[in-house]
Amino acid sequence: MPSYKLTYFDIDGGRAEPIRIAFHAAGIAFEDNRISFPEFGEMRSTTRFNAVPVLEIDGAQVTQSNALSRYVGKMAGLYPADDLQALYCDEVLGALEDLSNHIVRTFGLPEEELKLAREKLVDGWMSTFLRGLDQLLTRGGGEYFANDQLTVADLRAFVQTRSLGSGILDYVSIDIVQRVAPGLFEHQQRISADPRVVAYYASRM
Ligand SMILES: N[C@@H](CCC(=O)N[C@@H](CS)C(=O)NCC(=O)O)C(=O)O
Repeated sequence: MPSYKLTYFDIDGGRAEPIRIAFHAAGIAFEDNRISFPEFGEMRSTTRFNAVPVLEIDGAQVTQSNALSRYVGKMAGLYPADDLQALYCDEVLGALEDLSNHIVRTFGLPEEELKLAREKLVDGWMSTFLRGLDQLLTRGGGEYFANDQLTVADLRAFVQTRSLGSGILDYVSIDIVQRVAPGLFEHQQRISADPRVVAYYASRM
C-alpha cells in the first residue's frame, strides 16, 4: 500500500473533506496534514497549482479535489462502476466545484461590496446550483445522486450544504438550502446519519 499524505486547511469541511471521509470509509491510513492559513501562505508556491488540497502518493503530488475524491472513492466503494452512474456522480462533483468557485469570488470584499455580492450570489448562482442539484437528486431516485447508494458526490454535497447552513457566510441566510432546495436539505440530514460519515466524525473526537 502506498503512503498517503493529504494537505489541506485545518477545517472540518471544504474541498478535502470528502477525501478524508472516503479514506476513513476505505479503512486506508493517511497522514491528515492540516495546515493554518499562514502555513499555506508559506507553502503555496510549492504546490502545483498554488492551491490545496494536495495528495502526496509515495511523496509525489497529485491535485484537484474531485479527481482525488474519485480515486479514493473507488477504493472505498463510494464511486459507481457503471459508466452512466459514474457520469451522474461526476456531474454533481463538477457542479459543486462550480458553486464553490462562485462562492470564493465573494471572499475578501470590503463590507459594502460584500453585502451586495452575497445578495446577488444568493439570488443568482447559489439558487441556480441548489435547484439544479435538487433536480439531480430527484433524477437519482431522491435519496442519493447516483447508483442508489452513497457516493463521493453525496459526500461533497453534504459538506457544501452543511457549510451553507452553518452561518459561516455573511449575508447568506442559514435556511437557504431548506428554502431553495428542500430535497437537498433532507439529503444533508440523511448523509450526516450514514454510518460511514458518523464513524468518521466519531474518529475526530
Ligand atoms: N480545482 C481545485 C481548486 C483548488 C482551490 O482553489 N483550493 C483553494 C482552497 S479550497 C485554495 O487553495 N485556494 C488558495 C488560493 O487560491 O490562493 C480543486 O478542486 O482542488
